[in-house]
Amino acid sequence: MAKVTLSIAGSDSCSGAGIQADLKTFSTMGVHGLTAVTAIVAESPHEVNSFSIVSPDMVINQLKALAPHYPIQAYKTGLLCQPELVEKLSFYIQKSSLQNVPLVIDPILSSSSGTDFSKDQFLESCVQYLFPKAFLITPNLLEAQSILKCTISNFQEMSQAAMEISKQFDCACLLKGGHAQYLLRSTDILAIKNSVISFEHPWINIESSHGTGCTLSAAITANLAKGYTLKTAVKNATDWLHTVLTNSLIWHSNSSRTYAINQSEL
Ligand code: PXL
Repeated sequence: MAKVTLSIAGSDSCSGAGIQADLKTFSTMGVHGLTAVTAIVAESPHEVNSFSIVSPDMVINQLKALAPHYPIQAYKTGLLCQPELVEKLSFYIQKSSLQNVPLVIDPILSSSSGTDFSKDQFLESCVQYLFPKAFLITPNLLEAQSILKCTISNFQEMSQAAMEISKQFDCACLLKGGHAQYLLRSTDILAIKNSVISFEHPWINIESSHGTGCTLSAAITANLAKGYTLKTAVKNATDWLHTVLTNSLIWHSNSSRTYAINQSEL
């Protein structure tokens, strides 16, 4: 039977991140992706022009049209922006069939180009209502620092932070090391309580990390839907993302146009 996943996330007009990245990843990984759109972002890979949030009731309506009818095997959240949505989503999960389905949370606070997406009290509501429902949380370094209210500046502190988040929310935590330029290799750390595994790859000189976090969490979600164990799901997804990035399009903009060069041609 076809495997089914669900992404609860924002629309990215340039298709590098958000719902568009998730659907492309689901399709590449051979699973069917359903969607509930939470926001619409008008952007290029280099800047967010504006964004508009979808009402929490409308997000829940999308879920009500899906969750009772499809055999969803794993699902993920991306851009959620507002505490009102986090609360309603968490209550909906609790009373629906999603309650027993593995949830991957990509705790997005801002865009890779630096726009703050989170409304007042957003992170606090995630900590209170949503993170405790996660099977896996996938923060980058900046998000982990915000969640734990600390600074992380070496491998030791990265491992410690991943373990802290895992223990605090009783879930696994994959701390993404894309911003950890102090390490010799690109390193993502998976913590399950006090046990830690790291996944290393050579650095790739990408000019924009736009969408890499969404793509990775979608790949892990797809692998979980296929029945892989968490460690295999993460290992396979990080290896796959590395290959994808070595062949990815690098977008350049000048005053008149935006154009792409393939990373492998540089
Ligand atoms: O990469 C974070 C992200 C996630 N989701 C949407 C986005 C962005 C970044 O801009 O637009 C919809």
